[in-house]
Amino acid sequence: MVERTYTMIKPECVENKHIGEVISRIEQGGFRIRAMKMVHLTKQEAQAFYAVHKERPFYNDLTDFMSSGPIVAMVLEKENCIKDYRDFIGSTNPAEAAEGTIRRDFGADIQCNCVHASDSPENAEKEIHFFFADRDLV
Ligand code: 3AN
Repeated sequence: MVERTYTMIKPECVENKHIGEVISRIEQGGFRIRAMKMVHLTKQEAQAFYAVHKERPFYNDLTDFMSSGPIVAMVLEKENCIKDYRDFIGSTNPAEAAEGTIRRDFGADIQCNCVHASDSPENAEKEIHFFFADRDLV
């Protein structure tokens, strides 16, 4: 089934000038970009986006980090997109991510791990609509 997922290139990866390489990997990996924009999240927006993690010890640091600079928000489409994209980017901790994955190659640590990826169809739809209107999906 053709699915959509939400991804974003995180602030450290933007700051380190890896946007082009990451997007190129995504395209070469067979994912079609259906929407894309740069956004600088406010702290409140980052808190709302990561609300599911609000009881976790890293919530405050994570939302500080995610609002520290611009991100690149994208909607990707492919067969089995949600699982395939999570496999494609690698484990949350770049040190444990498989060789050749985006997180392994561009992630710094478990927080600054280069990219976000939706983890379920329900969350993908929520996250897509957090950033994009239906009109933005081409
Ligand atoms: P994933 O992004 O692989 O789905 P989640 O949903 O467990 O991982 O975590 C969401 C985000 O929270 C991660 N991308 C990472 O930036 C951050 N995070 C997860 N675990 C930790 C941790 N132990 N310490 C700091 N940040 C973390």
